[in-house]
Amino acid sequence: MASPLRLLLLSTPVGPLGSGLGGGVELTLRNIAQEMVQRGHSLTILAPTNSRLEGLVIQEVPGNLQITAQTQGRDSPISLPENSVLANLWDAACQMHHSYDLLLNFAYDWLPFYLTPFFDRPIAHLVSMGSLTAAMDQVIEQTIERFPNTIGVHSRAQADTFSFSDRCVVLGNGLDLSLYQFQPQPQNALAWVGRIAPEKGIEDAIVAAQATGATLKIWGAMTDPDYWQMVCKNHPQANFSYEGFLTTEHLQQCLGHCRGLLMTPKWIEAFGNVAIEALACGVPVIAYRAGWPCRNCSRWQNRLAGYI
Ligand code: HBI
Repeated sequence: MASPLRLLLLSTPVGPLGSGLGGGVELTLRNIAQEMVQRGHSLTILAPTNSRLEGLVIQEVPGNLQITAQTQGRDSPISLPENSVLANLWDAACQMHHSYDLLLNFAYDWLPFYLTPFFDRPIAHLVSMGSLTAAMDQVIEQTIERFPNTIGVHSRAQADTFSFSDRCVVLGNGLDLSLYQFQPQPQNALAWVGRIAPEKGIEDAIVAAQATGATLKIWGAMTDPDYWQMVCKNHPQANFSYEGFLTTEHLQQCLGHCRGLLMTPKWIEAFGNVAIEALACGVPVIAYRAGWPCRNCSRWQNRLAGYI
C-alpha cells in the first residue's frame, strides 16, 4: 500500500453522531472511518458535542446545530445560527488541516463547499442527498468545476437529480457485514426504519401494512414529533408501534426477526442504508422505485401491499 494517509473527517452539523439525527450519514461515516483505519490510515473525526461512535475517537466541537436542508425551500437563502457548530467545525479544520493529507466532508451544507478553494489540502465531499436547494446546487457545481472528481454521491438516481449528474462520482455504499446476523425464523411483523420525518413517508407503510394485517414496527430518530402525532391521529385503527432509535448492533437484532422491510420515501432516497442493512439480516425489502412525487399514492400503497 502507498504510504498511509492522514485523514480529517468532518461530520454533519445537524446532530451528534450516534443520536440518529444525522440519519444515514452517521452509519456511512462510521463505516468509512473504520475501513480507513483497518487499511492503515490515520484519522481524526470532527463532530458536534456528544457525538459517540463505537471504537472511534471523536474530537467534539461545540455550537448550535444546523437546520436540516430538507426542511428548506428550493430558494431558501443560506443560513447559520448564532455560534454555528458548522462554522466551528470548519474553523477547527482551518486551524488543523495542514497536519492532514485529505479532508472528507460529510455535511450537506453550503459552507464546506464554499471554503474548499481556501484550503491548501484536497477536500473530498460526500453528498448525502439529492438536489434540494438552488444555493446548494450552485455551490456544489462550482466546486465540481474547480475541483473535478471531488464530489461523491451514493447512487445514479441521486446524481440524476442534479444538472451536473455526469460529473458526480457514484460511490454506492457499504456496511460491515460482521455486525449483522441472519435470522432464519421471521416473526409476523413488518419493519420500517428511518428518521421520523415527512420525506420518509411513514404513513404509506402504515397503510400498506394494515392492508396485510401485519403489525408494523417502526425504528428511528424522532426528528419531527408533530409529523408523528399527525400520522398517529390519521391512523387510529392501524397496528403499528414506535420502537425507538437503536444502535446498529441492537437494531439488526430486532430487524432480523421481521418478515420484510418497507421503504416508502417521498423524495429520491440517495441510497437508503436501511435496505442493505435489512438484506444483511436476510430480511426482504419492499420499496418504492422512486420517491415523491409518486403520481398516485394509493396505487403505490396497493402495489406495496400486494408484495407483502
Ligand atoms: N441537513 N443542513 C443539513 N446538513 C446535513 O449534513 C444534513 C441535513 N439533513 C439530513 C442529513 N444531513 C442526513 O440525514 C443525511 O444522511 C441525509
